[in-house]
Amino acid sequence: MSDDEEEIILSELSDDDLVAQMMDDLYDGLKEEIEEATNILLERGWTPYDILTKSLVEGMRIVGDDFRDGILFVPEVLLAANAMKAGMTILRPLLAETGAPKLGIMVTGTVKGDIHDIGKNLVGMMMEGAGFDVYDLGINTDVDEFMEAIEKYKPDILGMSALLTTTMPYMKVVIDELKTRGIRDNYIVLVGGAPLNEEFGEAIGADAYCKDAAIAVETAKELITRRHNQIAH
Ligand code: B1M
Repeated sequence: MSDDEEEIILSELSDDDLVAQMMDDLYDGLKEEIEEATNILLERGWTPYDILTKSLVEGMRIVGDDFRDGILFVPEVLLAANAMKAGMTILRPLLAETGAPKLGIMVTGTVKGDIHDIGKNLVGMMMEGAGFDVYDLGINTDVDEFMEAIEKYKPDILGMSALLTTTMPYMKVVIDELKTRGIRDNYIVLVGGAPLNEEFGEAIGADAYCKDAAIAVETAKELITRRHNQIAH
């Protein structure tokens, strides 16, 4: 650090300045700073959800824009992703700790060919917080792995994530396999990821496209309730 450069003490920043600093630090892939700032906001009474959405997700949006525009490259984005994951690691147990009654089981994974997992992980964390048991198959998940997992865990919900236009069609491969096996209607299929939209969700035969993690939770709760009501009648 040069003499005229002042060290930033994160704990001395106002909330707004701290959130702005977190976005800079995420952009620069500074994992420890993200961890420290996440803890500071928690101490100041911020909810885990607000920290996630207002600083981490928003920071990653900026990284995404600059990645798209050729200002950032894969190694830098990887560092940013690691910093984001470090913040999420702190928030995860807090989100899960709500004591919500058990609502159901979800199997989730990022589809074959795709290694993006931040969004999927975030959805998983929020679903756990809402009372779902989540079995996460990780990234690059092929149709056989999805089929094995649904046999093993007997979920209510199958959630798939894709971040690439080249991998999103694979979601249909999985849904078609459920149809071939005659078990499509046994599961609520939710899909999500930045390049998807509602029309795509409909076209591939999913039950719903979820724009973000909060919508995934809302949709899951709604569809589970509807299903229980149908079974009861
Ligand atoms: Co990638 N990448 N990337 N990348 N990357 C994108 C997706 C891209 C849009 C960037 C860009 O150009 N602007 C672009 C895709 C373009 C396209 O397909 N049209 C892209 C590319 C091109 C690539 C590579 C091909 C780059 C290369 O190698 N040349 C490569 C692909 C590798 C592969 O998968 N085979 C690649 C690699 C990577 C990294 C490894 C460096 C890293 C991933 C690290 C990781 O995930 N562990 C990375 C990142 C971080 C991104 C961006 C910048 C950020 C994604 C992210 O984490 N967002 C992304 C840009 C962008 O999306 N604008 C980009 C934050 C996250 C919270 O949001 O994932 O959208 P998101 O999840 C949201 C919702 O979408 C929804 O809820 C989440 C939370 O609110 N949701 C679901 C997501 N999944 C859901 C599932 C559900 C429900 C809701 O089911 C129930």
